[in-house]
Amino acid sequence: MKNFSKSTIYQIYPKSFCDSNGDGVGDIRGIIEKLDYIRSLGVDYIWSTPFFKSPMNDNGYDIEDYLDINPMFGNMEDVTELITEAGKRGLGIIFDMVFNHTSTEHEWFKRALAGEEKYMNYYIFRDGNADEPPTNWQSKFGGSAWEYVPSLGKWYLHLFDVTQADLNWDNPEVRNELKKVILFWKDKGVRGFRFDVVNLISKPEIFRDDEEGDGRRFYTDGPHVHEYLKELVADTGIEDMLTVGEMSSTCIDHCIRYTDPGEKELSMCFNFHHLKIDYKDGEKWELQRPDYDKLKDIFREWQLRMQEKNGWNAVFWCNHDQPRVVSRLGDEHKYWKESAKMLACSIHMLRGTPYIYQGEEIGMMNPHFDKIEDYRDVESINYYKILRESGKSKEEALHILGERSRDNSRTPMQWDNTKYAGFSEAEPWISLPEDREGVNVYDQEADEDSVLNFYRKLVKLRKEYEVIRDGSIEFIFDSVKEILAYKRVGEDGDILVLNNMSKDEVSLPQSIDMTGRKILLSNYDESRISGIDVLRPYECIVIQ
Ligand code: TEU
Repeated sequence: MKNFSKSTIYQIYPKSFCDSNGDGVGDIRGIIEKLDYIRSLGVDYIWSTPFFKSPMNDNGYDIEDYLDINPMFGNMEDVTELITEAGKRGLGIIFDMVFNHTSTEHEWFKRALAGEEKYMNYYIFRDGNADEPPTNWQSKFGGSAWEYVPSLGKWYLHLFDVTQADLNWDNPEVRNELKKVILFWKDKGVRGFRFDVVNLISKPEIFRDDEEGDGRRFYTDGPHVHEYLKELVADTGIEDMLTVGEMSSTCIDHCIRYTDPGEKELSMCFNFHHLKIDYKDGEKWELQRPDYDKLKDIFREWQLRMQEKNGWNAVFWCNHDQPRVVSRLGDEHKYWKESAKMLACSIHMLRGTPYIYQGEEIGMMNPHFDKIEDYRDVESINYYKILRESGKSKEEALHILGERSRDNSRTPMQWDNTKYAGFSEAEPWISLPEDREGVNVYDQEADEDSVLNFYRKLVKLRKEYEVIRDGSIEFIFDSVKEILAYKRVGEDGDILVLNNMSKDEVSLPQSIDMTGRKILLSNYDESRISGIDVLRPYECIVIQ
């Protein structure tokens, strides 16, 4: 298994990245047009979320045909050109493989619905009466995880939307079909794969009600997940490619196994525990202020345990399912720039492979939509109804969506300061934030001190310093809640990384003598030569 500590990955949500044909929807040719920009960031790989044939109920995570391209995004020639043109610029393309489920529009599911036994075994059907689902499990998007099919007298399982039917990985034919998909794209020159919710693929042998929760404890990191992953990797020969698993509600012990090179499963995995520190009692749709003690505990635990046991983290704040991190943990006003840079620094200097989600590198913020009609995401629309039914007022429900909706990260990429931000000539499929002055690539290219140029420096530092890539990590100043600080220890020397997560000045428990030390990067002026006792609002410093 190869090591990807040197790499930085740029994530694209194609629908919102760049529209080349003026229909208000981003497309593959739009990505091709922006390859030089992506290259200029210094990153090594591009992960694009799915652009395969799909009815788009979940924006492409509901796949109808894994080997065909959604005409909304382009065609096979465009994809081939994307792979070739990216390759010319030293960029590898990572495809998003949604293998836990297919769209109910997929040929396999349609044949299952028609009663063909072979294809019914591709999915998870259970007998039952129309008024009683097989278990009380809940879909991640709200409501029951089961849907009844009257013509068959059976229920099928869907952990996500009702149009996303879970595949039956216990059926070797299913596993073989999916291997063919990998081989097809590998042959076309794709250089890596992201596996969507791959820790949910192995369901339990016996399905029973969950008296304590929504059912996830029965199918998360399920009984055969490691075996199935090993088989998929070995039979497709992708062990040296970049592979990243998206792990929903996982735990460290499993993530160590997923990513320990000796296990030959995945290069790295995403987990989301650090992004639940503002969930009240673990509930996504209940707000609370971010708990920084908890954030630090989670980072410490995951970083240290993964290090000790040879696991590897994908490190990130943002993706297409998460609200914008500056809005969430930073400051949208006075300290917008400082906080955007500090958040970048705090994550990029950790032990792991960093991911940048489109727009994060220019400090994009949540759009603050104020009416339900602005929302497009299936999860947001479902939960709006659920919140209203549970007694929340319109305003309360919209306030929660404003903080939590996945659409917060799906607004068009802001390329310049024109009406549609240079994303499209036409009105985009989803609105842009109204207040976005200076938050665009054009303006930030011209400013040496921009958030954009700060991201470039972070990516470059990783290339230059072995300690950032492969050094070990120790956490320091644990007692100060607002400060996330750590030391990386490597063969080419050590570095100290200090981040003030708050809007106030915070004193360090111990002053740092700067004699013989050098500041590698900082988000304030670098005039503090003699020593450091306090960190200014959202200040970050990397010291060698
Ligand atoms: O997301 C999986 C997932 O569980 C979430 O991040 C999800 O959005 C959240 O938990 C709901 O509260 C992946 C994809 O990233 C997401 O876009 C898809 O909708 C989902 O899988 C289904 O394929």
